[in-house]
Amino acid sequence: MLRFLTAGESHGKGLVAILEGMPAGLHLDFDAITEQLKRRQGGYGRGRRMAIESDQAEVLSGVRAGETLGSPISLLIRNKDWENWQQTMHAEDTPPPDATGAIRPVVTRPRPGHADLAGVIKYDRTDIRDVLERASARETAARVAVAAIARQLLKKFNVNIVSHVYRVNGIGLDSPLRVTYESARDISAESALHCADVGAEAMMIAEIDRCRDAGDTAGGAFEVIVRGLPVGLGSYVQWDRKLDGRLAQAMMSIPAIKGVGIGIGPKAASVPGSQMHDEIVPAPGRTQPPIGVARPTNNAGGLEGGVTNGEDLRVSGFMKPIATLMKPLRSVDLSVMSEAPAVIERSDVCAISAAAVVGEAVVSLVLADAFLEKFSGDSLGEIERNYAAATSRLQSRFKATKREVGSA
Ligand code: EPS
Repeated sequence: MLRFLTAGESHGKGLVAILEGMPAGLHLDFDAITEQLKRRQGGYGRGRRMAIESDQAEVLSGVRAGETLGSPISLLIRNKDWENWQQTMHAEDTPPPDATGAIRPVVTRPRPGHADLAGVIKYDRTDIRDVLERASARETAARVAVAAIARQLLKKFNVNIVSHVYRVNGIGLDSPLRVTYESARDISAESALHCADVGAEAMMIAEIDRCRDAGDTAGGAFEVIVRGLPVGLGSYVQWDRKLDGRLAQAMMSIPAIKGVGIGIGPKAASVPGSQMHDEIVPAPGRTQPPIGVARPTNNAGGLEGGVTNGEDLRVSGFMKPIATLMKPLRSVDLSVMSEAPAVIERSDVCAISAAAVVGEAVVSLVLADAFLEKFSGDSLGEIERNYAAATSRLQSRFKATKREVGSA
């Protein structure tokens, strides 16, 4: 079982994560972790915080001489902004004498759409800062760091994960399925919104600008596409083993995600069966799973019965607009219980590009877990042997089928 926990406040000392269940013997590419963290920080519409941070994960345990040991891997991402927050965010009763930064006032006006109101009630706090610091999407940096390790395991087995943004508010592509794995893979790292369609991207950027000028915010939609997954991850035999359910839970745990789609997603409810289901046709030359068969379409998004079917896995995420509006919505000042505009905190206008990178991360973690379940082993070598045995079993079964067809 692959599992992880994260901790850390947005303006505290830093974020930490522990990843447990990685096999021993995986050679880690540390630069690949930094690269994923950098991707998460980018994208058009991000706020000033991203200019302060240059996220870097320090590996504290579980790795020796570049190789995983099978023991828990712990990571630390320091917040550079801590310099500006020590007077407000210190852990000690009183600020240490050398604490830096300003003393910030208590936050009492909850933002509609944020965890602020429900959080202060649930945890019985008076300062909304006690809630927003942990509810902040800054936490996703820790998830992206552990996922950068999970995706290195998947890559060993030729599983590759890409994403693309296809909508901002209502503007962009009508369906993510118009974008191929190859075109999502080939989007430049410098792209402003990580959209596969340059024309649509320009309109989406204009929408973000319009929102910024109006003191408003934008949400959007992205899709994660995974190529190279073996057939048979997940299972239909029990509700909590269905991979689509596990992916949906992971995607919905990303801050501001309000919906998830697999393949054509919610549109599946609007088309007849003849236009929904992906026909199965013989493909004698196909030697990659699913050996010997192909699908002209992939509306199912690579999952049938909660099990991977060998087609590209396609998972889309739908993000609501950021909850901090520069032209704030109505709220209540909880210190006096009278109407007041919601608090304005420094924030992003749109974080859809970052959400796509976090989407890739959570999908990688779920898939690495399901992969380890199927080909389990304590060391990379043991997993490689199990994987090779499963692949050769599939190949011999396909050959047998061909002989039967030939002799009929
Ligand atoms: C984020 C850091 C935060 C926000 C954002 C995500 O930084 P700060 O609060 O210092 O500006 O930019 O968080 C939110 C959108 C939110 O609602 O909390 C990050 O590292 O991604």
